[in-house]
Amino acid sequence: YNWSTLKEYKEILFQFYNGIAKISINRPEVHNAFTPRTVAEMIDAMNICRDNSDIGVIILTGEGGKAFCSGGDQSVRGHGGYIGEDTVPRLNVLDLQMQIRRIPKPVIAMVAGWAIGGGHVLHVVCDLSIAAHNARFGQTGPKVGSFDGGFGASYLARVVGQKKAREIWYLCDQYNAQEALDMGLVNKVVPLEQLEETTVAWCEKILEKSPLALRMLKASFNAELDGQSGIQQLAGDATLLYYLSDEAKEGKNAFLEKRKPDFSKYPKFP
Ligand code: 1HA
Repeated sequence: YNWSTLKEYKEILFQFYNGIAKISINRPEVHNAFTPRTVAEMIDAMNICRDNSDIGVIILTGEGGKAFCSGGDQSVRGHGGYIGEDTVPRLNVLDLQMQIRRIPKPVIAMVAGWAIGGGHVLHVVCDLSIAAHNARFGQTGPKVGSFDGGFGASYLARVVGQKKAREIWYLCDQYNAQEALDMGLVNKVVPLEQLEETTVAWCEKILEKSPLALRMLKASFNAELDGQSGIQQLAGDATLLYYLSDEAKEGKNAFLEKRKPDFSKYPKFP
Protein backbone atom coordinates (compact mmCIF):
# COMPACT_ATOMS: atom_id res chain seq x y z
CA TYR A 1 0.00 0.00 0.00
CA ASN A 2 1.10 3.49 -0.79
CA TRP A 3 0.85 4.94 2.73
CA SER A 4 1.64 8.65 2.85
CA THR A 5 2.75 10.43 6.00
CA LEU A 6 0.09 12.72 7.50
CA LYS A 7 2.31 14.22 10.18
CA GLU A 8 5.79 13.54 11.54
CA TYR A 9 6.15 12.48 15.17
CA LYS A 10 8.96 11.10 17.30
CA GLU A 11 7.42 7.94 18.77
CA ILE A 12 4.58 7.07 16.38
CA LEU A 13 3.96 6.89 12.64
CA PHE A 14 0.82 8.54 11.29
CA GLN A 15 -0.09 7.56 7.75
CA PHE A 16 -2.94 7.71 5.27
CA TYR A 17 -4.14 5.56 2.41
CA ASN A 18 -7.46 5.66 0.60
CA GLY A 19 -9.69 6.94 3.43
CA ILE A 20 -7.79 4.97 6.08
CA ALA A 21 -5.56 6.50 8.76
CA LYS A 22 -2.94 4.30 10.41
CA ILE A 23 -1.52 5.22 13.81
CA SER A 24 1.43 3.03 14.64
CA ILE A 25 3.52 2.98 17.82
CA ASN A 26 7.13 3.10 16.69
CA ARG A 27 9.20 1.83 19.61
CA PRO A 28 9.79 -1.78 18.52
CA GLU A 29 12.96 -2.06 20.68
CA VAL A 30 10.70 -2.12 23.78
CA HIS A 31 7.83 -4.03 22.15
CA ASN A 32 6.08 -0.67 21.56
CA ALA A 33 5.74 0.24 25.22
CA PHE A 34 4.31 3.74 25.49
CA THR A 35 5.65 6.82 27.25
CA PRO A 36 3.56 9.92 28.04
CA ARG A 37 4.94 11.36 24.80
CA THR A 38 3.86 8.32 22.72
CA VAL A 39 0.37 8.73 24.14
CA ALA A 40 0.33 12.52 23.61
CA GLU A 41 1.31 11.96 19.97
CA MET A 42 -1.44 9.34 19.55
CA ILE A 43 -3.98 11.75 21.07
CA ASP A 44 -2.87 14.46 18.64
CA ALA A 45 -3.15 12.06 15.68
CA MET A 46 -6.59 10.90 16.82
CA ASN A 47 -7.74 14.54 16.98
CA ILE A 48 -6.60 15.00 13.40
CA CYS A 49 -8.48 11.80 12.43
CA ARG A 50 -11.63 13.15 14.03
CA ASP A 51 -11.51 16.46 12.15
CA ASN A 52 -10.33 15.20 8.76
CA SER A 53 -13.38 14.24 6.70
CA ASP A 54 -11.21 12.29 4.23
CA ILE A 55 -10.62 9.77 7.02
CA GLY A 56 -13.41 7.22 7.58
CA VAL A 57 -11.67 4.54 9.60
CA ILE A 58 -8.57 4.35 11.81
CA ILE A 59 -6.11 1.48 12.23
CA LEU A 60 -4.20 1.30 15.51
CA THR A 61 -1.08 -0.83 15.42
CA GLY A 62 2.58 -1.21 16.37
CA GLU A 63 5.69 -1.30 14.20
CA GLY A 64 7.92 -4.32 13.75
CA GLY A 65 5.61 -7.33 13.58
CA LYS A 66 6.60 -8.51 17.08
CA ALA A 67 4.36 -6.32 19.23
CA PHE A 68 1.18 -4.31 19.08
CA CYS A 69 1.99 -2.66 22.42
CA SER A 70 3.46 -3.89 25.72
CA GLY A 71 1.79 -1.22 27.86
CA GLY A 72 3.31 1.61 29.82
CA ASP A 73 7.09 1.92 29.57
CA GLN A 74 8.14 0.67 32.99
CA SER A 75 11.51 2.45 32.74
CA VAL A 76 9.76 5.85 32.93
CA ARG A 77 7.22 4.81 35.52
CA GLY A 78 7.76 7.05 38.54
CA HIS A 79 6.01 8.31 41.62
CA GLY A 80 2.33 8.57 40.62
CA GLY A 81 2.54 7.85 36.91
CA TYR A 82 4.64 7.66 33.79
CA ILE A 83 7.06 10.58 33.60
CA GLY A 84 7.99 12.44 30.42
CA GLU A 85 10.32 15.31 29.56
CA ASP A 86 8.18 17.76 31.57
CA THR A 87 8.76 15.60 34.72
CA VAL A 88 5.00 15.41 35.33
CA PRO A 89 3.69 11.91 36.24
CA ARG A 90 0.80 10.96 33.96
CA LEU A 91 -1.69 8.17 33.21
CA ASN A 92 -2.66 9.86 29.95
CA VAL A 93 -3.40 6.57 28.19
CA LEU A 94 -6.76 6.75 29.97
CA ASP A 95 -7.54 9.89 27.92
CA LEU A 96 -6.56 8.02 24.76
CA GLN A 97 -8.90 5.16 25.68
CA MET A 98 -11.78 7.63 26.04
CA GLN A 99 -10.89 9.18 22.71
CA ILE A 100 -10.89 5.81 20.92
CA ARG A 101 -14.38 5.15 22.25
CA ARG A 102 -15.62 8.67 21.51
CA ILE A 103 -14.32 9.25 18.00
CA PRO A 104 -17.32 8.79 15.69
CA LYS A 105 -15.43 6.57 13.26
CA PRO A 106 -14.55 2.88 13.61
CA VAL A 107 -11.11 2.16 15.12
CA ILE A 108 -9.55 -1.21 14.28
CA ALA A 109 -6.70 -2.75 16.27
CA MET A 110 -4.27 -4.57 13.98
CA VAL A 111 -2.41 -6.87 16.36
CA ALA A 112 0.84 -8.66 15.60
CA GLY A 113 2.76 -10.07 18.54
CA TRP A 114 2.34 -8.79 22.08
CA ALA A 115 -0.77 -6.93 23.21
CA ILE A 116 0.05 -6.83 26.91
CA GLY A 117 -0.88 -4.73 29.96
CA GLY A 118 -1.96 -1.22 29.01
CA GLY A 119 -1.33 -2.28 25.40
CA HIS A 120 -3.91 -5.01 25.76
CA VAL A 121 -6.47 -2.52 27.04
CA LEU A 122 -5.84 -0.34 23.97
CA HIS A 123 -6.92 -3.15 21.64
CA VAL A 124 -9.86 -3.99 23.92
CA VAL A 125 -11.32 -0.48 23.58
CA CYS A 126 -11.02 -0.51 19.78
CA ASP A 127 -14.21 -1.27 17.83
CA LEU A 128 -12.70 -4.31 16.14
CA SER A 129 -9.50 -6.34 16.54
CA ILE A 130 -7.74 -8.34 13.84
CA ALA A 131 -4.90 -10.56 15.02
CA ALA A 132 -1.97 -12.28 13.37
CA HIS A 133 -1.18 -15.89 14.29
CA ASN A 134 1.74 -14.64 16.43
CA ALA A 135 -0.47 -12.36 18.56
CA ARG A 136 -0.33 -12.85 22.34
CA PHE A 137 -2.77 -11.24 24.71
CA GLY A 138 -2.83 -10.63 28.43
CA GLN A 139 -2.81 -8.33 31.43
CA THR A 140 0.16 -8.05 33.79
CA GLY A 141 -1.04 -5.48 36.34
CA PRO A 142 -1.06 -7.54 39.55
CA LYS A 143 2.37 -8.92 38.56
CA VAL A 144 4.06 -5.55 37.98
CA GLY A 145 2.18 -3.46 40.54
CA SER A 146 -0.57 -1.89 38.47
CA PHE A 147 -4.17 -2.34 37.44
CA ASP A 148 -6.64 -0.75 35.04
CA GLY A 149 -10.00 -0.94 36.74
CA GLY A 150 -11.67 1.25 34.13
CA PHE A 151 -12.41 0.01 30.63
CA GLY A 152 -9.59 -2.47 31.22
CA ALA A 153 -11.79 -4.30 33.72
CA SER A 154 -15.44 -3.45 33.14
CA TYR A 155 -15.38 -3.21 29.35
CA LEU A 156 -13.15 -6.29 29.09
CA ALA A 157 -15.80 -8.12 31.12
CA ARG A 158 -18.48 -6.96 28.65
CA VAL A 159 -16.36 -8.35 25.82
CA VAL A 160 -15.32 -11.75 27.24
CA GLY A 161 -17.66 -12.18 30.22
CA GLN A 162 -17.05 -11.79 33.95
CA LYS A 163 -15.40 -15.17 34.60
CA LYS A 164 -12.90 -14.86 31.77
CA ALA A 165 -12.10 -11.21 32.55
CA ARG A 166 -11.36 -12.06 36.18
CA GLU A 167 -9.19 -15.00 35.08
CA ILE A 168 -7.24 -12.71 32.74
CA TRP A 169 -6.52 -10.21 35.53
CA TYR A 170 -6.07 -12.54 38.51
CA LEU A 171 -3.76 -15.07 36.79
CA CYS A 172 -1.92 -12.73 34.35
CA ASP A 173 -1.66 -15.61 31.84
CA GLN A 174 -0.98 -15.06 28.16
CA TYR A 175 -3.42 -16.18 25.48
CA ASN A 176 -2.68 -17.02 21.86
CA ALA A 177 -4.63 -15.75 18.88
CA GLN A 178 -6.91 -18.79 18.65
CA GLU A 179 -7.75 -18.57 22.36
CA ALA A 180 -8.49 -14.87 21.91
CA LEU A 181 -10.78 -15.67 18.99
CA ASP A 182 -12.56 -18.38 20.97
CA MET A 183 -13.35 -15.98 23.83
CA GLY A 184 -14.58 -13.22 21.51
CA LEU A 185 -11.60 -10.97 22.28
CA VAL A 186 -10.73 -10.57 18.59
CA ASN A 187 -12.76 -10.64 15.38
CA LYS A 188 -10.43 -12.55 13.10
CA VAL A 189 -7.07 -14.35 13.03
CA VAL A 190 -4.88 -14.41 9.93
CA PRO A 191 -1.27 -15.26 9.03
CA LEU A 192 1.11 -12.38 9.81
CA GLU A 193 1.81 -11.84 6.09
CA GLN A 194 -1.91 -11.23 5.52
CA LEU A 195 -2.53 -9.01 8.54
CA GLU A 196 -2.34 -5.65 6.81
CA GLU A 197 -4.17 -6.69 3.64
CA THR A 198 -6.99 -8.24 5.67
CA THR A 199 -7.25 -5.16 7.89
CA VAL A 200 -7.26 -2.83 4.88
CA ALA A 201 -9.92 -5.02 3.20
CA TRP A 202 -12.11 -4.73 6.33
CA CYS A 203 -11.54 -0.96 6.31
CA GLU A 204 -12.54 -0.76 2.65
CA LYS A 205 -15.77 -2.65 3.35
CA ILE A 206 -16.52 -0.22 6.17
CA LEU A 207 -15.71 2.78 3.94
CA GLU A 208 -18.42 1.68 1.48
CA LYS A 209 -21.03 2.08 4.22
CA SER A 210 -23.01 5.15 5.28
CA PRO A 211 -20.79 7.22 7.58
CA LEU A 212 -23.74 8.63 9.53
CA ALA A 213 -25.17 5.16 10.08
CA LEU A 214 -21.78 3.97 11.34
CA ARG A 215 -21.53 7.02 13.60
CA MET A 216 -24.97 6.40 15.09
CA LEU A 217 -24.17 2.72 15.63
CA LYS A 218 -20.89 3.42 17.42
CA ALA A 219 -22.65 5.93 19.68
CA SER A 220 -25.46 3.45 20.25
CA PHE A 221 -23.12 0.60 21.23
CA ASN A 222 -21.41 2.98 23.67
CA ALA A 223 -24.65 4.47 25.05
CA GLU A 224 -25.78 1.24 26.66
CA LEU A 225 -22.56 1.01 28.66
CA ASP A 226 -21.60 4.64 29.23
CA GLY A 227 -24.67 5.84 31.11
CA GLN A 228 -25.31 9.57 31.03
CA SER A 229 -22.15 10.32 29.04
CA GLY A 230 -23.12 7.64 26.51
CA ILE A 231 -26.52 9.22 26.10
CA GLN A 232 -24.84 12.61 25.80
CA GLN A 233 -22.82 11.29 22.84
CA LEU A 234 -25.84 9.74 21.13
CA ALA A 235 -27.94 12.84 21.81
CA GLY A 236 -25.21 15.02 20.33
CA ASP A 237 -25.47 12.98 17.14
CA ALA A 238 -29.25 13.47 17.20
CA THR A 239 -28.65 17.22 17.41
CA LEU A 240 -26.26 17.00 14.47
CA LEU A 241 -28.94 15.28 12.39
CA TYR A 242 -31.60 17.78 13.53
CA TYR A 243 -29.37 20.70 12.52
CA LEU A 244 -29.40 19.28 8.99
CA SER A 245 -33.20 19.70 8.79
CA ASP A 246 -35.20 22.66 7.45
CA GLU A 247 -37.28 22.54 10.63
CA ALA A 248 -34.26 23.32 12.83
CA LYS A 249 -33.00 25.92 10.35
CA GLU A 250 -36.37 27.71 10.57
CA GLY A 251 -35.76 28.25 14.29
CA LYS A 252 -32.33 29.76 13.74
CA ASN A 253 -33.44 31.88 10.76
CA ALA A 254 -36.43 33.28 12.67
CA PHE A 255 -34.14 34.30 15.52
CA LEU A 256 -31.68 36.04 13.21
CA GLU A 257 -34.52 37.73 11.26
CA LYS A 258 -36.15 38.82 14.53
CA ARG A 259 -39.50 37.20 13.65
CA LYS A 260 -41.69 34.52 15.16
CA PRO A 261 -40.67 31.02 13.96
CA ASP A 262 -43.23 29.21 11.78
CA PHE A 263 -42.98 25.48 12.44
CA SER A 264 -46.53 24.82 11.15
CA LYS A 265 -45.48 23.12 7.93
CA TYR A 266 -43.24 20.54 9.59
CA PRO A 267 -44.79 17.11 10.08
CA LYS A 268 -45.70 15.66 13.46
CA PHE A 269 -44.66 12.10 12.77
CA PRO A 270 -46.68 9.31 14.39
O1 1HA B 1 -1.60 -0.75 34.01
C1 1HA B 1 -1.39 0.40 33.36
C2 1HA B 1 -2.20 1.49 33.64
C3 1HA B 1 -3.26 1.43 34.56
C4 1HA B 1 -4.05 2.54 34.81
C5 1HA B 1 -3.79 3.73 34.17
C6 1HA B 1 -2.75 3.81 33.24
C7 1HA B 1 -1.95 2.70 32.97
C8 1HA B 1 -0.92 2.76 32.06
C9 1HA B 1 -0.16 1.66 31.79
C10 1HA B 1 -0.37 0.46 32.47
C11 1HA B 1 0.47 -0.72 32.13
O2 1HA B 1 0.73 -0.93 30.98
S1 1HA B 1 1.05 -1.75 33.36
C12 1HA B 1 1.72 -3.09 32.44
C13 1HA B 1 3.08 -2.76 31.82
N1 1HA B 1 3.53 -3.78 30.90
C14 1HA B 1 3.99 -4.98 31.25
O3 1HA B 1 3.99 -5.38 32.41
C15 1HA B 1 4.58 -5.83 30.16
C16 1HA B 1 6.10 -5.87 30.30
N2 1HA B 1 6.70 -6.71 29.28
C17 1HA B 1 6.70 -8.04 29.32
O4 1HA B 1 6.11 -8.66 30.19
C18 1HA B 1 7.48 -8.75 28.28
O5 1HA B 1 8.39 -7.82 27.69
C19 1HA B 1 6.61 -9.36 27.16
C20 1HA B 1 5.78 -10.51 27.73
C21 1HA B 1 5.68 -8.34 26.50
C22 1HA B 1 7.53 -9.90 26.06
O6 1HA B 1 8.50 -10.78 26.60
P1 1HA B 1 9.81 -11.14 25.73
O7 1HA B 1 9.42 -11.62 24.38
O8 1HA B 1 10.63 -12.06 26.60
O9 1HA B 1 10.59 -9.77 25.49
P2 1HA B 1 11.47 -8.94 26.52
O10 1HA B 1 12.91 -9.39 26.44
O11 1HA B 1 10.86 -8.94 27.87
O12 1HA B 1 11.31 -7.46 25.92
C23 1HA B 1 12.17 -6.93 24.91
C24 1HA B 1 12.67 -5.59 25.40
O13 1HA B 1 11.55 -4.72 25.57
C25 1HA B 1 13.33 -5.69 26.77
O14 1HA B 1 14.34 -4.73 26.80
P3 1HA B 1 15.89 -5.16 26.82
O15 1HA B 1 16.04 -6.16 27.93
O16 1HA B 1 16.11 -5.78 25.47
O17 1HA B 1 16.63 -3.89 27.01
C26 1HA B 1 12.21 -5.30 27.69
O18 1HA B 1 12.67 -4.78 28.92
C27 1HA B 1 11.53 -4.22 26.89
N3 1HA B 1 10.13 -4.04 27.31
C28 1HA B 1 9.09 -4.84 27.04
N4 1HA B 1 7.96 -4.37 27.58
C29 1HA B 1 8.31 -3.23 28.21
C30 1HA B 1 9.69 -3.02 28.04
N5 1HA B 1 10.33 -1.96 28.55
C31 1HA B 1 9.60 -1.09 29.24
N6 1HA B 1 8.28 -1.23 29.47
C32 1HA B 1 7.59 -2.27 28.97
N7 1HA B 1 6.27 -2.38 29.17
